Amino acid sequence: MSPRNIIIEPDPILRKKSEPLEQVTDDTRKLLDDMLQTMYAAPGIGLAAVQIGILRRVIVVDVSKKEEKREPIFFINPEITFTSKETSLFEEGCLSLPGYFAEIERPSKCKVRYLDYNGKQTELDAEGLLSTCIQHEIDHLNGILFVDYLSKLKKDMIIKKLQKQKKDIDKAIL
Ligand code: GNR
Ligand code: NI
Repeated sequence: MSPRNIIIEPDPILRKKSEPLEQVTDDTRKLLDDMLQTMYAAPGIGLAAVQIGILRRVIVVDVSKKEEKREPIFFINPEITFTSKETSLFEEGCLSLPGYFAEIERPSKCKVRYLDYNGKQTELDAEGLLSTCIQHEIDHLNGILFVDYLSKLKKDMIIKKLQKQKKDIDKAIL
């Protein structure tokens, strides 16, 4: 297993739509293992393959608490089959937007259909942080970031600051 670099906004890759996998193979499981290791190292509670530059519909999530046993969930080709009318607010962050957080409103509950680590068709009912995180990750597969739900002013400000950070890093390396 090897941790990979996480792509930071602004980067056009993060705006592309990811493609479904045709089958779940050992290579898929290797990707899932690398993604999980990358997510834990970050640390984060979710990661989409596009965040490590792979445009495939693959996500990993683990919302277990620090003291509890790790509970990773692997989702291949996830599809939301139900969302509740009721919504909730969560303070969201994103490993591709380091240092920025905002309250985002999303459906409180969702149902998601996907292939698991072994390629088995599965359905999961999610609520609370798990539901929010799954929706955040599936957004990544469609090229959507949480800042897209903010006002244009707030979004542009965050992206501009991240762009400046990147330029400063490039300068320091040169
Ligand atoms: O680590 C993460 N925390 C988080 C908090 C609230 C809602 C969503 C998330 S996902 C984020 C990791 C990430 O960027 N996944 O794409
Ligand atoms: Ni994210």
